Amino acid sequence: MTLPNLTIRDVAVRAIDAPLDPPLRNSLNTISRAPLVIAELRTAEGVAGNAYVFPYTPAALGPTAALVRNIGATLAGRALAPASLWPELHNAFRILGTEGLVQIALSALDMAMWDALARAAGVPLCRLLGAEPRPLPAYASLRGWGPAILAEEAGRAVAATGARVVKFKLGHPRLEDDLATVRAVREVVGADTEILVDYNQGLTRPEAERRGRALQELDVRWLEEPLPADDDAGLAGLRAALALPVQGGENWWGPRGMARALDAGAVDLCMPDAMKIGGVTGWMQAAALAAARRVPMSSHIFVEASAQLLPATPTAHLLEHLDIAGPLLRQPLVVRDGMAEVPARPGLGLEWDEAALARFAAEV
Ligand code: SMN
Ligand code: MG
Repeated sequence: MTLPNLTIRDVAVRAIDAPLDPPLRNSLNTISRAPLVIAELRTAEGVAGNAYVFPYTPAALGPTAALVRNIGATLAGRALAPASLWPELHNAFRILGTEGLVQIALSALDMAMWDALARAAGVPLCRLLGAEPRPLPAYASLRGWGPAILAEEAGRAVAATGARVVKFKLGHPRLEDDLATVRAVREVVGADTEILVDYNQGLTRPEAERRGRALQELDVRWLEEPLPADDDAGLAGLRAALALPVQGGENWWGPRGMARALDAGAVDLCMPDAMKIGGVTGWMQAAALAAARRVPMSSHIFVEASAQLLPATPTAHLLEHLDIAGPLLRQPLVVRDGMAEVPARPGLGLEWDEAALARFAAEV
């Protein structure tokens, strides 16, 4: 079997604005919409690939779609070779800068290219990356806020997916309310289920240390983004003060952003985001950084891409099970007995529910 040489013909873009039900709540805001940009890349030979990104706010939907479309147009006639195009495209945007929406657009295109390649090969992406599909330990990432809602949601998630690890958001004005939330969830999930917590960058340095000390007494297993994601010095200091592992990475822009944080000793554990780290190509570079330092690497949302990438990640840790696009897909990711299944479908395994996409199509 040979993988043919393929040439990019064009990139079409679809913008979707679907409800997130229930919404995602955290200490800073409520995310109630899933604005998605789907990049559809066609080759001259007929094989196509697609991928989506999630620019978080409907206000960014139009600009993200425009960037994917405009950058995609520059790829017409080029060989379908994402690992070769990745440095070229990043160099092309060096002066504008490759953080923010530019990186998100580049990641969408990179993932769509890899999807097309894997579809051309007729294999799930992880096989094209040289990895064997295997069930992946997943944690239930909860959407709610506060003790009552989270206890109920945790109970349902554990019953539905067999999750043995749950994560939820903290950052109430008073430490006591954070601790009450952990206790309420613990009451429902029991001592054998691990609890992870996420502050979404919301604390000050002294408060992060105070809360971290209290949370480690409750056997919390990771403290995610206690401080602004780029406060490397603050995070390194916090790590020195706590036994509780500090987790982060969902807001690192590209492998270089990750390298900077790792070199500063900002985290014990890492969880890059496929959309912000640079798609499949960026993820594989990130995986090498984590592997060289023996840092456990989890994923952030993007469950379909993450399920393909974690098998090829030497220090793979946990898949975050927070399914943003699932309601728009014919076959959402399956998690059973706490393990995510890598689908046998080719590529990223995204098969859109066209009726759902039509219902939530956005004008951009
Ligand atoms: C998160 C952030 C943004 C969207 C979804 C979820 C969160 C997480 O920080 O880690 O799940
Ligand atoms: Mg987080």
